[in-house]
Amino acid sequence: MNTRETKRYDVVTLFPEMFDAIADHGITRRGLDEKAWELQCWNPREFAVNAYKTIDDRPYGGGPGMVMMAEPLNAALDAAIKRQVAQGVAKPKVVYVTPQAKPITDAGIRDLLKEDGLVFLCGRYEGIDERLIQQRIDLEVSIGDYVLSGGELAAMVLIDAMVRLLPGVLNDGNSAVEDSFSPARDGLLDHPHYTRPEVWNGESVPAALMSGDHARIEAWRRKQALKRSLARRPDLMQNRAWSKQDLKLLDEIQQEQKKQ
Ligand code: 9WO
Repeated sequence: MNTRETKRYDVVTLFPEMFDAIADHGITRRGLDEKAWELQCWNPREFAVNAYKTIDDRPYGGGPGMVMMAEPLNAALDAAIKRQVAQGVAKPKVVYVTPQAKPITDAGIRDLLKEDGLVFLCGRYEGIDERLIQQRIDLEVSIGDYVLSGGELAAMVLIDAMVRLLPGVLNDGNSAVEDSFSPARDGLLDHPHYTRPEVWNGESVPAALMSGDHARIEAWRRKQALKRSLARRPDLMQNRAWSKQDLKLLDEIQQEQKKQ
């Protein structure tokens, strides 16, 4: 499966410049520099068939807005897939980013990351001719139940979430596996963070974090993660096998809340 060291992401988009946001900044840029991944955008306008470079047309059946035509997208997808194959990705999957899918989770991001390469299709206007979707799309992915003005920001969210998990992309090799929802953090929310100064605006850093006692620090952080998850995302607390320590911390939390 993973014969390629470098992940390859191709994107079919009318707005390739938008992807400068991940190519030119932060850890996603460092990942490109270190060849952890590579990115290429394909503009369907360059694959338009007529003299006017038309890529959209009015919807059959009437109604407002425009629909992206199948053929320019088909040709752009062919070019992107051809390049993936030439770069050693055997069977690149084509991903359509759309709100008409089940929203992706951390586990879904890790599944996408198993692929050596992916081709993302970004829609604009009211959407894409359904025949192109039926014939060319392997996977439909949503980042949440809301409508954007196009698929580009969603594709960038997915790429960002994947790339930061690649080995060598984050400064600290461990911080990605420690994050919210990863197996290491056990699918709970993160604990709160503090840095200098020790007192800010009259408020001190919690004493446990200043104790130098590693076990006490870890217990405090775990308790905070449990407290937060209970308050903000009780759904994350369902159907879990709790450790003895978690049960003790949860009991402490319950006792504290009875007092208030
Ligand atoms: C427009 C619209 C207008 C009225 C009622 C429903 C509607 N749905 C859409 C729509 O889906 N427009 C899309 C805009 C067309 C294709 C690309 N667009 C898009 C992708 N918007 N939001 C996304 C997206 C992708 C992944 N996850 C969340 C949102």
